[in-house]
Amino acid sequence: MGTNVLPEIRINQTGYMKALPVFVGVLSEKSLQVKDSKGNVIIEKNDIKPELDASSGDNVALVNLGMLAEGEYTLVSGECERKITVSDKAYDAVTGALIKGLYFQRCGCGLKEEHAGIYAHPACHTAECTDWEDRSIKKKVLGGWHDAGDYGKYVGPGAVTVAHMLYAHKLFPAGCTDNLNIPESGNGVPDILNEARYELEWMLKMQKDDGSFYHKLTKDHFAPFIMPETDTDPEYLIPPSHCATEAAIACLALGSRIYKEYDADFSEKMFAAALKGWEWVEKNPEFKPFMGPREVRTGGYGDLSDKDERFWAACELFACTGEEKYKEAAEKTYELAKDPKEAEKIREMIPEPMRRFFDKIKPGLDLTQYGWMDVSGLGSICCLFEIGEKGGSILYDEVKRIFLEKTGKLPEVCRESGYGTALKEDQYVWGSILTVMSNAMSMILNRMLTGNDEMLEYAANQFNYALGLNALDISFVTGFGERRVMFPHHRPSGADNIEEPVPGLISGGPNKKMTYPETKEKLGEDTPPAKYFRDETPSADTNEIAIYWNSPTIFVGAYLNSLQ
Ligand code: 9MR
Ligand code: ZN
Repeated sequence: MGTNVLPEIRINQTGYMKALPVFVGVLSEKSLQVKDSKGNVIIEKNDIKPELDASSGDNVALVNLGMLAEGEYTLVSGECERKITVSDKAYDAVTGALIKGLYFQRCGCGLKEEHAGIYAHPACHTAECTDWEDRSIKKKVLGGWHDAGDYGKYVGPGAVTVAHMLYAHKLFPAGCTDNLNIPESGNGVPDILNEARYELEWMLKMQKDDGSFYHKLTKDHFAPFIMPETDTDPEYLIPPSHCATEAAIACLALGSRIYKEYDADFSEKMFAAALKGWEWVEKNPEFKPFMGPREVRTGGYGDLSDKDERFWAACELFACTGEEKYKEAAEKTYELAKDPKEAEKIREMIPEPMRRFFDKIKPGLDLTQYGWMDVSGLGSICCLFEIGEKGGSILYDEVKRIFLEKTGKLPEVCRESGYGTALKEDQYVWGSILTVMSNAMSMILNRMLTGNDEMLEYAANQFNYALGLNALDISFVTGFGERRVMFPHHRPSGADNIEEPVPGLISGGPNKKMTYPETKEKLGEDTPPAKYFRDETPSADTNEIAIYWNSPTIFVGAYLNSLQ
């Protein structure tokens, strides 16, 4: 790969929390000095032993500088000099910006200058949309967030995004920065809930009369790189799916509990929609994998199992009602997921070309996953932090035991990484940031259950990874860090003629698994996975943004913030 031109010290470029030890990456054996703002050397490390990091091919040492007082410091290693700051609110601004990043994704309304500044634009996607299957049905379904770099809106991914935010608010309210200057700011409701409600209102409109939820609302193709308000080709309501319906049920049930104290009517409306959704599930218990119409080329979000979505939905409904039937449904789904015959049934339903993905279904739910494809971990959060001991031997005892067992192994993954990243060499996939942040979530939740402080540092290093402590020396959050992502695959950022991309959006990050031919051509076979990344607009495979990558990062940031 030739010479390493990147600086030999890697840092969280936006600063460190006073309440946590400061970790930096050092790619040199030279001594490392830490100078305070007056130039006094306060720490000198002469024992730095970089070791080969398999994921990046770098020789790097993760150095713990311990707790530092609030202030600015200069780190010196040979020729390399880098400034870091330590403060009690270090993660506040970026966490707030990640929430506001979702405001910038709002669809169906104009972004006014007073909230959006130079990124203001007129309302987008305001025309009636058409039901794909029954073209006589035309509706106005305004609202929701654009999913990612594209302008599609998808129910399942929206539901997990909202859930990350609602649980962040529920579990550590002090860490969710308020006053984000969004249209609802100052209305007495925390801004994280104001923002999440924008998606929830849309989700309610995505429910059909029979109780099911449309899978998505998109055009039949991805728009070119134009502003959203000029993207006026027709949009379609794409047929419902089990996964979308069950994820929406879970999210709305959770929402009904969270918003109760702010708006009883809204809470009731969500609860009623969740119940109606569940009735549909009861009438249509047989899972059918979502295929989507052939002609529609937008995001698929196909899934080979709905056991995880159904489990999560049943858990949330049990948390709302305390009714035995939901507990039983959650337990039944949980047990059924362990049965290899169930997976075999699904295999039969999948058309041949998709069967190669089949090995993805492993028996049993993975209770530590919080992404759009596997939401089992959201069920875990519900069991462990909402239902509690009322869950009994399966939903509480067993879930807790397995959750702690699995999450307890994550520090070892971090220790094996030269940068302290919670990813194995083969986990640099499309949207690898999701796994990084999911693992941070797991470690945080583990610490909340066990009091194990070790988890804290490991979790914080995932946030540090996102902001520059990594093999690319890049901050993956737009608008943050001295060397930050500048060309995310994000239509408004590419089309607005403004140099800086829309702020507060996190890039999916390095991906060596399912890459575009152009990415392979540019990076070649020898580039290691942790460096398989192009900060270039066309690279959706490595540098797209997505709402459900922002949200787990918000969860992690909110937790760390709450420690101040
Ligand atoms: O997040 C999705 C990722 O897990 C998949 O590997 C990838 C390719 O199918 O698609 C990602 O989702 C994209 C979606 O299909 C359309 N909107 C943009 C999403 C982020 O890249
Ligand atoms: Zn729009």
